[in-house]
Amino acid sequence: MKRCIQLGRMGFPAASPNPAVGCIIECDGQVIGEGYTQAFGGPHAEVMALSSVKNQDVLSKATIYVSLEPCSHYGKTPPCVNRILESGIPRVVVGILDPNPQVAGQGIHRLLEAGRQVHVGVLEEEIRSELRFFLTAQEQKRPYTVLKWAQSADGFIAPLASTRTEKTPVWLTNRAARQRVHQYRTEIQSILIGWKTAEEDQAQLTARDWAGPSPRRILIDPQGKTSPHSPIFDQSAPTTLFVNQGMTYAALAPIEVEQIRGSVNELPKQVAGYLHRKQCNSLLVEGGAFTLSTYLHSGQWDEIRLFRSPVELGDGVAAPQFKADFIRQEAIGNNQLEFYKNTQNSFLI
Ligand code: AOF
Ligand code: ZN
Repeated sequence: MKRCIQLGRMGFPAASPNPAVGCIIECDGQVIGEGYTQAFGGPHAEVMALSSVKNQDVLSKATIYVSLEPCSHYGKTPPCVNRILESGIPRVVVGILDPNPQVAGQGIHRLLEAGRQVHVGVLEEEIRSELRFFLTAQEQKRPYTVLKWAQSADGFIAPLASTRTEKTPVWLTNRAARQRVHQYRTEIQSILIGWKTAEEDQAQLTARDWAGPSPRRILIDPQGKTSPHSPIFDQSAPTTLFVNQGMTYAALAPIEVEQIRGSVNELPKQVAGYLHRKQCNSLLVEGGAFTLSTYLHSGQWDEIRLFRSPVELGDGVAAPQFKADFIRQEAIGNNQLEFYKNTQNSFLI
């Protein structure tokens, strides 16, 4: 099952929003086949692993290990359970059940009904962590939400707007840490900032420094203050603008415009519902201070990735205050990256 987890990682993030599942086929103590979920809409891990086996005759005495329950429904691909049954493989070892209501135990049920030997529940905590974007979307009907910011040694996330002479980002983090953020942007399906950050940093929010797709950009701009010529409105990635009722943005035809309902405190919920409907199973909130605090207060978040820089700003916009469980830290040159999780959250990170 450890090998299944490793294989699953090879399918991430291309498989998103599908779970990046891994699978091996074992016979007489030898691994005779391997596979992982292909890019979204492509074949699942079990199908890849079964077709990778050279001598299909030995399948009748083999065991298949897979990190997620084999699917039993017709989605973009036919049910993996059918493929497993056709192969004649007698034993199936499953990491965790698939909470997708179209599967949800039916995969296991069909295997048992056909007389196959099934074992469920191996390395469950590890697999739940690996698949936490998919599981959060399925179980909570909202995207897994990561809050990210960088703060100076003296606790500021940006200089005061009034002291800024030009509108460009002020870099607290080193180049390797900035590249890490771009990697995160390729792994996550959407990214959100408030209008002040868009304006002050002239933010583009793309993954320019890492190979992979850029996420959908979400801009919160109740009063419609952002210039239509801002980099966030360029054509390099899909974009959604959240504005107050009555604001119109005819000049931004390819941009999706959503009307804000309710108060600011309710916005994280509205955004989550919108993204869930779009099958975005993960969201990276990149600031600034007001937006981050809104998310922290709403409780609608799962993980914090905090970059601590040795740079001192002397004065500025205070970093958000938060209460969370410290998980681990990592040095990236002279920057420290700290991971925290929401105390309510059951996933390992
Ligand atoms: C599996 N093996 O490797 C994965 C599974 O539209 P489809 O056909 O691609 O189905 C997507 C759903 O299948 C997804 O929501 C999840 O429930 C399951 N993913 N199942 O048997 C796999 N990735
Ligand atoms: Zn499947």
